[in-house]
Amino acid sequence: MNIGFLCSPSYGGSGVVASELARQLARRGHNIHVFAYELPFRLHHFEANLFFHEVEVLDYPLFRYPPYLLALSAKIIDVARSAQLDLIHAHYAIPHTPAAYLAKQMLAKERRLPILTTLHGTDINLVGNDPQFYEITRFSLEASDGVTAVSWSLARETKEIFNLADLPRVIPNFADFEEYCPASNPCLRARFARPEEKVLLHISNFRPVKRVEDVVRVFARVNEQVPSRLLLVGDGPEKCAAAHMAEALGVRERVIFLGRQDSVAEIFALADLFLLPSAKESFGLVALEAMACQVPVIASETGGLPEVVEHGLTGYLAPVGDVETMAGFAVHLLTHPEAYDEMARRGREEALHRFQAEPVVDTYEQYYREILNRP
Ligand code: GMT
Repeated sequence: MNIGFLCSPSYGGSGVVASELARQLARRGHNIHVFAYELPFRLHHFEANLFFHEVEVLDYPLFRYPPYLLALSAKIIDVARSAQLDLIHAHYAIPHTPAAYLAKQMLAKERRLPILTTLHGTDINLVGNDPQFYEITRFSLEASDGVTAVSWSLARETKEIFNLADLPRVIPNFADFEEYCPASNPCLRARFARPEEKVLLHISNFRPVKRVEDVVRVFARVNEQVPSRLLLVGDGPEKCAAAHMAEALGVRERVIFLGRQDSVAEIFALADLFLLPSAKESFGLVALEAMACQVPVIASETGGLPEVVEHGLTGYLAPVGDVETMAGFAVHLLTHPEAYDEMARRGREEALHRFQAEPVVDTYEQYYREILNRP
C-alpha cells in the first residue's frame, strides 16, 4: 500500500507513535509518505520505503498566521498524484484531518483517498473540546473513513463528548522492546547520583496537564526518607514553575534538568522509578517505555493509564494530585528490594505480553485493507 502519514514532528507521544508505526509498515514493504513541517525526531535514521515530505508554508506579509492547513493539503494533493497514495492516516485530528479532507475533496474526480484518523487524547479533550474547535473536530470524526483511539478510555470519552453513535475502534500504542530494554550504566549514573542515592525520573513536554510541580512535590517527600535525585527530561511552559517548586521545597540542588533529549531509552537505564502524575493521559506511552525498561511507574489513576499500568502489579496508581500517596508508594518500593524487583520484572513481562508492535501493526494493516475494500 502507499500510505500518507500526517503527524506532529515535535516531542510528544502522537509523533512518536506515528513515526514508529510508519517505520514498522515501511519494513513490511509498504511505501510510507510522512508529511510534517519538519522531520519527526524519531525518523532521523534512513529507512527504505519511507519518504518524508516537508510542508513549507508560504511566508507572505499578508498572512499574519501562516496557512499551514492549506500548505499541508496542497502537499497531500501533489504527493497523492505522484506517489499514487491509497490512503491518508492522520495522527491527531486537528489540523490533520481537515487538511486531508480538503485534499480528498479536491482529488475526488480523479481518485479515491480515504482517511483514517487516530485520536491521541488532547486532540479530543483539550483542543476538540474547546468551543472554537468543537464543531470542526466533530466534522473531522464524521468525515473520516475510520477513527481509532489509543485507549478504551479515550474511545469512551470521544463518544461521550461528541455524542457519537459508535465507539472509535481501539488500537493501543506499542513499544520497541529491543530499544526499550533493561539496562544499567553505573558510570553515567555516578555523574548524577551517589551510590547510596536513588534516582527518580520524569519525562514530558512540561505542559500544565503533566503536573510537573507534583513530580517535584512527590520527589521532595521521597527524599525526606530515602536520599534521592530527580532527573527531569523535556521542556515546556511549566519548567520554571517546577524549578521554583524545587527551590521552595529546599530540594533544588537535587533536581537535575536535562532538557529535551532524543535517546530517552538510555536515560531509563539511570532511573529507579518513573513518575507520571498527569491530570489526564489518554495512554501514557512514556509509562509503557519505562515498564519495558523495568523501571516501575508511579502515576495518576486517570484516562488510559489504568489500561497500561496495573495498580499494585506493574506499578502504582493514585488519584490526581494525591502526592502523599504517590510518595508513600515510592518509598515503599525503594525500601523493599524484593517488592521492587518483582514489580520491575512484571512491568516488562506484562508490557511485552500486551503491547508488542507486531499485533498492533497487523491491526492497523487490517483496518487499512477494510477501508480500501469498501465499495
Ligand atoms: O502528552 C502530551 O501532551 C503529548 C500528546 C501528543 O499528542 O503527542 O500525547 C498524547 O498521545 C500519546 C500517544 O498516543 C499518549 O501516550 C499520551 O497519553 C497523550 N497525552 C495526553 O493524553 C495528555
